[in-house]
Amino acid sequence: MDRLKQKFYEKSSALKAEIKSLAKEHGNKVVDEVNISQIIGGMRGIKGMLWETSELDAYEGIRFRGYSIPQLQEKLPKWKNGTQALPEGLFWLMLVDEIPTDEDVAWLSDEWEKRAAIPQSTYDVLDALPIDTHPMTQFIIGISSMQPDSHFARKYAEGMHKTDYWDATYEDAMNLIARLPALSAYIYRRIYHNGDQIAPDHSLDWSGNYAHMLGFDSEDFKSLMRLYMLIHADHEGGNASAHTAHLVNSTLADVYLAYGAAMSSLAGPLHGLANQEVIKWILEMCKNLGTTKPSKEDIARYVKDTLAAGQVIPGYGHAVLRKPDPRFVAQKRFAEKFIKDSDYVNIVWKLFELVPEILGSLGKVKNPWPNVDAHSGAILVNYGLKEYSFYTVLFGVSRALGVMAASCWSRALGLPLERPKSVNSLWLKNQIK
Ligand code: CMX
Repeated sequence: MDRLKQKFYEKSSALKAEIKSLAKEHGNKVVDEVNISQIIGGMRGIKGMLWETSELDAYEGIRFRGYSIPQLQEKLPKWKNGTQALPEGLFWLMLVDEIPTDEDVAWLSDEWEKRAAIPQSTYDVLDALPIDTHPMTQFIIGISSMQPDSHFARKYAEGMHKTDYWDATYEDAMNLIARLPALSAYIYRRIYHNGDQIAPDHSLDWSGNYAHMLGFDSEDFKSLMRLYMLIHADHEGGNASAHTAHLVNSTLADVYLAYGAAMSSLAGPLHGLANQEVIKWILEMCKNLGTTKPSKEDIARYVKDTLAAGQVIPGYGHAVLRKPDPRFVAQKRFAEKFIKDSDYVNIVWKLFELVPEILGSLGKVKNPWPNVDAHSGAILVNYGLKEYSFYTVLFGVSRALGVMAASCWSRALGLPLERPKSVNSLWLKNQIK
């Protein structure tokens, strides 16, 4: 058993026993109640899922096993003399609730490198797709096409004992994470660089090698990818993509099927696709105003016109957060440090000054502040990654870290098939009577 798997086995066995006795001794304790607005309004805030890897506070933002993003950046191992914490370390932390050593992280980088080979059949499936198929659709198909490799599906068919589900899930989760950078880079190079593929650089870490395979070899871009992969990794369990994976995986569909489904969810414009929508909207604004240096007055007018046309301001608002997203703030800090002058970054900053007040004045938007998607596009454009249809795929590579760690926990804890109760409007009316 490898060192991470061994540690996970020990930690998860202990918690499994605790949860079992918690359910037995306190199973009837009421911890939440539900009102009609929550039932009609997308189940906001209803507590109904166990998710160990991270927790989202409306005002503090995301905490991974209790650590905020600035704390992670301080405590997790970094790439050789670099400034950015490595996502490998975050996966380790989310999986076993311990800050790893430099040696642990180096081991994990190597382990993912060993597991990164993608089956030829996946390349064949991708090559058969029309080149203008959206990158997220290609990503989803690529992930699903690797499903025949699932340890879990094979062992289940052979009659695996349920106490071994966690082990097969761990193997699948590690393989899937290892393969996603190469899969995603293949799609990027296929669509935007005439299929001119770049071989991996085995001397690099998971994110650095991903940047390299995409075709971006500057140290700043590799740092950006380390940051990007870190901050998008998890946002507790209720967000649409994580929840989709959790639901699908609870049927004992393996993680390839579950993560393909999760990525379909991420591809919606109210969720992960918002990162492409933000920069698309900014580019349209510049075209419309005839300048890449619009005044605050021009930007404010454009924001109001967008709202008057019945559209949302992409990158603003959140179902849980009620403050500027710390993931937005982390990207702003990166841009302040590494990007000296960029028209698009300046527009993002002007929007940050203007949009909250405009959205607030509508009187209905619960969170007028920027979310994670408000900043990323302007930084990527600055480094030359301008093909914004690809941006949600970057998000999707990172999100696997949290969702895969959580899938390991779900199977280790023996969580059952998810099956909440739905009601009809007649039932609601009867409750009022
Ligand atoms: N622009 C305009 N209107 C907005 C808005 C925005 N950015 N954010 C919320 N609103 C509107 C809602 O559409 C809703 O209007 P109606 O009552 O007319 O339907 C009203 O304000 C209340 O919505 P809310 O309770 O504040 O927000 P929700 O929890 O329902 O939705 C979210 C959250 C993210 C879908 C919404 O803020 C939104 O559409 N934002 C723009 C898209 C976006 O950036 N998504 C990315 C989120 C992060 C991620 O998952 O990646």
